[in-house]
Amino acid sequence: MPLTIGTAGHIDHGKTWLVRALTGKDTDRLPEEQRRGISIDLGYAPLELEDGRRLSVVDVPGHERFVRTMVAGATGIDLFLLVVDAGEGPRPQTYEHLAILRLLGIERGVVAVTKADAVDEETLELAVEVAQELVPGSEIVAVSARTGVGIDELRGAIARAADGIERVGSEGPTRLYVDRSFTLRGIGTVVTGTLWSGMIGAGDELVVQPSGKEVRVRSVQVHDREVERAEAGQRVAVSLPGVERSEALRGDALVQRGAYPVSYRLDVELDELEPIRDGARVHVHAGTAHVAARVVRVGEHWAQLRLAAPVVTARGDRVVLRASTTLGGGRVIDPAPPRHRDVERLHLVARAPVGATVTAPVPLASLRFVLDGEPEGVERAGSWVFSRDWLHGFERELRAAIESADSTDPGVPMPSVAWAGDVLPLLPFERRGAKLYLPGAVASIGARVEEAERLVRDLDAAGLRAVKIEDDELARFLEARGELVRLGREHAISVQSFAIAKEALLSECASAAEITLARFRDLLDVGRRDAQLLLERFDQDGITRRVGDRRVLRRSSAQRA
Ligand SMILES: Nc1nc2c(ncn2[C@@H]2O[C@H](COP(=O)(O)OP(=O)(O)OP(=O)(O)O)[C@@H](O)[C@H]2O)c(=O)[nH]1
Ligand SMILES: [Mg+2]
Repeated sequence: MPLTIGTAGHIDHGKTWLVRALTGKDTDRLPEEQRRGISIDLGYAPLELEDGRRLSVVDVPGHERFVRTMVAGATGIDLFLLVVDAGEGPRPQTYEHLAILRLLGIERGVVAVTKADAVDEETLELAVEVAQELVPGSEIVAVSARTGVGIDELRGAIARAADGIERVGSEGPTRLYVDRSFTLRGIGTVVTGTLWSGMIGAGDELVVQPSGKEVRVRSVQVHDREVERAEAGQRVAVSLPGVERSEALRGDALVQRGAYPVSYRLDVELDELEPIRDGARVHVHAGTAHVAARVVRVGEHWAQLRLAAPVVTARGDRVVLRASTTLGGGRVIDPAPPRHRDVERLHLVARAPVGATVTAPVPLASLRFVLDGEPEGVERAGSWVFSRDWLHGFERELRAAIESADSTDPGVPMPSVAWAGDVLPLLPFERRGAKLYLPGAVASIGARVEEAERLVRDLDAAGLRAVKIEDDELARFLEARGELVRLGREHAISVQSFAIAKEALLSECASAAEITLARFRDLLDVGRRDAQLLLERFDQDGITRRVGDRRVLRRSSAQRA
């Protein structure tokens, strides 16, 4: 697994010389770096270990004015190479860099006590002891870049520290923070960075965030050699045709479309080196970016960072908070939170598995930025997630509603919610049209047999006169069984009477070609309202069509007549 090791340590303590002794490469390339004898920008070199493994080295500047550059260099690394001058011992940026490494969660590494050739044995021994106290968990190696003493031993110590390091989250979608970009003649813009996760290869379509600029990768190099695909953990150089250098600078992220949020806010769990007050103005370092921000404290341990410019992060990322010095850091809990100051919300999102915050269906997409992977402890249907308890509760609720539905139509309307189509098939109900039933349920008249018989008797007795219906459910049920005909919402007539009325209508229309309400009323010898209800029903059934105050048969009915 490809790993990156990053230097750390106070100015002039010998980082760049040590990197040159280890790799053969002078990473102080800039004329100004050579003239002043200090590192200003990040330097990169490949490091071969005895066993053939190849690490990438990031050399950082030690000057206190360039700590932000150091943070940008340190964000992508897997282990550190802390450099302490044997004669000087730990100095301010030794401590500050070490603190930054801890805030970034980089726990493993090696300490090189440098310039061993320049001090006597006693001083060297003391320096090694001091270093051991400073970083108790790491191997300490005394070295000299000038004479080469200890360099092989240091390589061995680095190999041991690299053993068993796993990059967490590297299976995720493609994410690379640009640490350098430059223009090559005939090629265009090239960006370099450590591939945090995913893969990258020629032809990939990615997005530069936060601008949203779409790019297509032309080629990918790892340590100056073209590769088909680079994998997470590798330092890569990506050529991006059609992109201006100004469109992909240090701090920008090259990511898979839609896979990471771009946000002006981050909810973090704070890790304070010194108390950070509510409202404090800080610089937030995230990836290789740094952005001015205000700290809005939430509860005792959390904060919402409100940023002056958007950044790309993922849950679990570490960020560093600095003012003129390093104040602390944060672990991202929610990389795209709403504007809030809600302890309860943070408590849930931070402490509980995200699944525990889900009950009724929510779109899976709404959770992905606060999830570490697939949601656990939740049920899924289509693009929705919800809790098992909720599903059982919902099933019970529907069953109760169905059971208390009218027996003449023992179903309930489908809930009209976006997730219905995905979630309902999980439940043991039968869908007929827009309603849900128990499987195989048939309509029955239930306890209302007498009532039904009475209604049918009433209708028979009423002849051609419409009878007012008291029980709509029952009327629908009887109509479906062919035992009556409903007129409008509130009336009904017997089937026989309806046939007689229809016969009268058809024969009148056959001879007179049309019929009026008055004529129909006279023919049937009923009241105006009853005639009207019947004619409306004929209209509804598609038998007649209104033309002014008369009706004519529709063509299909006319032919049958
Ligand atoms: N005697 C001796 N001097 C050394 C050794 N390594 C570095 N130096 C001296 O220390 C100076 C600074 O070394 P660098 O490697 O540039 O220091 P650095 O830590 O990279 O400094 P910054 O990048 O500016 O933080 C060099 O110019 C050398 O004069 C060493 O092993 N022995
Ligand atoms: Mg240097």
